[in-house]
Amino acid sequence: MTLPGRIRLAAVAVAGAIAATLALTQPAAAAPGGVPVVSPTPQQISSQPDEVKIPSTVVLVVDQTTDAAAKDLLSTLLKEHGAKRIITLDPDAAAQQHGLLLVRLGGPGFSSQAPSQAEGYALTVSRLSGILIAGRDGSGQYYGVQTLRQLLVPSGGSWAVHGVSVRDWPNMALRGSIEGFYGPPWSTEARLHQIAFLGETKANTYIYSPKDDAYLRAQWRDPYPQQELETLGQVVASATAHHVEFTYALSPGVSICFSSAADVAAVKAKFQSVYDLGVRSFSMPFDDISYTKWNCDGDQAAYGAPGQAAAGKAQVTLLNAITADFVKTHDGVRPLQTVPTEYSDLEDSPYKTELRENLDPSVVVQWTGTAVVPPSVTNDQARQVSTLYGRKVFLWDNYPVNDYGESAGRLLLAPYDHRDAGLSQYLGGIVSNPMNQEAASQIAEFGVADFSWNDAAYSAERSWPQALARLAGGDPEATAALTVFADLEHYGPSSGPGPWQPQAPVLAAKTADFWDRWNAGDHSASGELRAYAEQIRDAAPVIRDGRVDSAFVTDAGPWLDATALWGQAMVTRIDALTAAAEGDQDKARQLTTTGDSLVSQAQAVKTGNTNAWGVRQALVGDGVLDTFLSQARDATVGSTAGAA
Ligand code: LOG
Repeated sequence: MTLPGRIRLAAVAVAGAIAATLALTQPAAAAPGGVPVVSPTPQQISSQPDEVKIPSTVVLVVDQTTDAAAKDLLSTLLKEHGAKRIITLDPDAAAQQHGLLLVRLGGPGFSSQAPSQAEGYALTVSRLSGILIAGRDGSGQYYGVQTLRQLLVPSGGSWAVHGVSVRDWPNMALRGSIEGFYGPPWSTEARLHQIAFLGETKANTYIYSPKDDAYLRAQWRDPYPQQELETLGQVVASATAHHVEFTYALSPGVSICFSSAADVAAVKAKFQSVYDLGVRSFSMPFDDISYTKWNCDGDQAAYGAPGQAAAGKAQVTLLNAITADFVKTHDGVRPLQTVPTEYSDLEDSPYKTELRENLDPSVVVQWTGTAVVPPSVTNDQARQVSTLYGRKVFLWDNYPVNDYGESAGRLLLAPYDHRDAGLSQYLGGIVSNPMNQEAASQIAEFGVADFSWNDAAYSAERSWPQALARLAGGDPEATAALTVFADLEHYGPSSGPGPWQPQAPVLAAKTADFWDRWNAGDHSASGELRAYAEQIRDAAPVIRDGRVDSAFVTDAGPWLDATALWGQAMVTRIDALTAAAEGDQDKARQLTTTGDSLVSQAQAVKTGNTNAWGVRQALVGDGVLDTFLSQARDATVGSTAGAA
């Protein structure tokens, strides 16, 4: 997808007249003409009074510290927004230029304001000095340009950049997603779509770990065929171009013989084959394997009888060997990552003791929060787990993944929420484990990117509408339709007793209010609810009319089909109820029959075979919408029977 180079979110624009000196960590409510929304929420952003128009000729000032990907993105943005000619000069030559707009992009030497934090940047936009982006490193420069992209505003038939002064950096070092679910892996196209999204939201990590990719797990020893390597290479190159670290995760635990030199060599050979494609980050996950049995007799001899401590020893030995003999012997390779077999609890154990005491301190350990799909992640839990593993842990957040029983038939579109501000003290990062539907996952992932960049300023209420607006290219009507739709796909199952996100909270509040009023004799209540039912009915056609990201529309297809039918059923039920209340029993009966048929049609819409759990009913507002329809039917039939 190519989203517009900017997001103009009238509905969620942050406050206008912010004093030039004010550091803004909690942007206030909307004011048209204010600073456009920048997400993730910057650490410090202040508005300057003047905007800078993009003229037809721009001088781009760069030197040897300028990042290539940042420069490409900046040039593209300038061209898309009115610059016809870009003159690229070094700082000395640029000093001779007068009267042209200077856009400067480079390393920390470009501005004393560049923050000291990795991936940080300073951005200033003013008429007096033009546009200046100084990054602590290449990623910082790239993120400075991503912020600039969001500050482009239409101005008198052309484009301008809103005047700002920004100093910004991430609170967590690792941010992004892990393709780590069961069921059909994403297509290459979906992966490229995801990587562009990650770059755009200042997320720097994509972990390649689909459970059902045989080359990663079931047949981990097998080398890739040439064709597979080429496809992978395409994704790796795209990741590099978007400042995303492609992390290659090999899961040999299902069959590895830890004590076999040949198996250790097979791990290295597999890593080498993707290192040669440009991969510089590696993981060896040991989740979802049996660690109380060995795969070969040699392990019994090397590590003793199978058990937690022995499993810990064997895994630590392998991880340390790969760190010493691969990670540290290859240029530019990041610290090795792992997912321990005990990844979702807070109990100390012989296994964790082994990891805590003997695992090379550079190895990054993942943890899912408590109970695999946690209802929340608290500072206290994160502090405990970082003590247990002897290091900051890296959260593998099982949201919005939909590969487990309770998520069958669902899209998970609720906001990312219930993660404590302050987690950046204990977590080295967060990756979201997404749905089999890549584009639909971006609503939740947007929140993950926002939270992991700036957990202190995160607000689900503010971030979620921004995520929806982004998918709708900033269009208010399409955003409203997505908001209605996402409310009907709001249910968030957890491994605990109940859901961690309620189903259809907006609709539930409206129907509850409706019955209160209706039962008290206020029949005017039906008009309001009917209008909302029409919005449900019409959400799908609006979402499908070209304004919303087409990959999202494809992912959501069955659920959109069902939503249109449920919406029409709701309109029909309300009309039947009203007809009965007005004494038109024939009309009420006829509409009840029509409503029954629509409900049957809506229930018959299936998801398609895109998840680990196969074809299911595409659930829409279940427990709320269907309940209302039954109640409305009962009330209608009750009153027509009474009248007959
Ligand atoms: C798997 C993961 C799966 C998720 C949700 C981890 C570390 N591993 O229980 O691949 O997508 O649950 O079903 C998991 O979470 N294990």
